[in-house]
Amino acid sequence: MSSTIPPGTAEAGAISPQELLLAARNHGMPLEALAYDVTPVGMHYLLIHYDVPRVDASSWRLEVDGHVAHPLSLSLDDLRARETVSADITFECAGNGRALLDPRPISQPWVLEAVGTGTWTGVPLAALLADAGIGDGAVEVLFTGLDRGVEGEVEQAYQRSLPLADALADDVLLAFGMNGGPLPPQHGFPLRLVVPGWYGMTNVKWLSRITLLDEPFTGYQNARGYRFRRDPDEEGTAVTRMAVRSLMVPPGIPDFGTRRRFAEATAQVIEGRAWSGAGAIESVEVSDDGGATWQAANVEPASGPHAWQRWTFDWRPGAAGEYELCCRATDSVGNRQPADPPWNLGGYANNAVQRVPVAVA
Ligand SMILES: Nc1nc2c(c(=O)[nH]1)N[C@H]1C(S)=C(S)[C@@H](COP(=O)(O)O)O[C@H]1N2
Ligand SMILES: [Mo]
Repeated sequence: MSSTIPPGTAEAGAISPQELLLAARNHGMPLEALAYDVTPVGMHYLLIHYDVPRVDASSWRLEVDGHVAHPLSLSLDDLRARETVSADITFECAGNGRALLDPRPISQPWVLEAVGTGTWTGVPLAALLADAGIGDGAVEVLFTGLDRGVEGEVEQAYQRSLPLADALADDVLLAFGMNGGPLPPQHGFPLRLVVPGWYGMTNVKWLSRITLLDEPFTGYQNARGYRFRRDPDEEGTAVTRMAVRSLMVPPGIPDFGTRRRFAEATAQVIEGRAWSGAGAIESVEVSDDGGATWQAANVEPASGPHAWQRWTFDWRPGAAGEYELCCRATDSVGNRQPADPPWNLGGYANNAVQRVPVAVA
């Protein structure tokens, strides 16, 4: 191994047995499920840092405390009795695309599948915090899950904070329902945070406590994890909203062992989805020559302001041979997916264009 490889990274390719343990627990969404507006529950990706806690709903409480006028202690029935809302919201793990980087940050080795869209049902966070009475001088809201583990040699509960203004956005939910049913254990039963537009780590599962802070949180997941840095000694900047991205359902049929794709030399529709944490999708383009030339795809409206958008492209492969299909999206504020992956030590926010080699017969 080359001595220029930074700590915590490996050469591209070869996945270690430890990473295989992570990959077996934390599955992705098969890309053919991009065909659904709302991802069926069992096909939605999963990312669980530690273990799924077993929670007894009858004794579970949500505590709201810290810098508030009236601390609250709420049961699941108390939450269900409040005014509820439902919305289709696209999640993407910040580490999606990590295993495609070189050198490759050692962690959950996502390829492209760490994405999904759920119909999330719950109560608006802002109304609940208003009932608790936000104290003057509150600056952040800390969300604590029931799961515990060790990370960066620090024993911890999974905890993430949000700046107060972001926590008070009117689309932020405390969700107890997914796709019309209760939250499944692996997705955070009985209650999770859902912050539309932000990378997945924001959406704290198995929520037990919400604490108003009058100083910024300095815990692991905000101060060490989920920061863009190229050197371990850098403080880095926080990972926040999802970068613009598009993915396609790989055309044709796969070879079992290699996933290499075969398609016929007939006209066919390529479909996919595109999303951005910065706004709506302005355009999607498709290339079948590895990105040398691009053509516009047809982009459809989303099922809601925070859901991915479907796109389609009529592909007419000219002749038998090897093709490389690519897609790239541009969002409404002008961000476009790059040809080459952006690199950082955590392997976050790799939104480089997807490349799908296809053999046409
Ligand atoms: N309590 C807790 N919340 C968590 C996590 C976790 O490990 N523990 N993982 C986070 C990460 S990194 C992601 S990407 C999303 C994944 O949500 P999903 O598994 O429901 O798709 O949950 C987030 N919330
Ligand atoms: Mo994640």
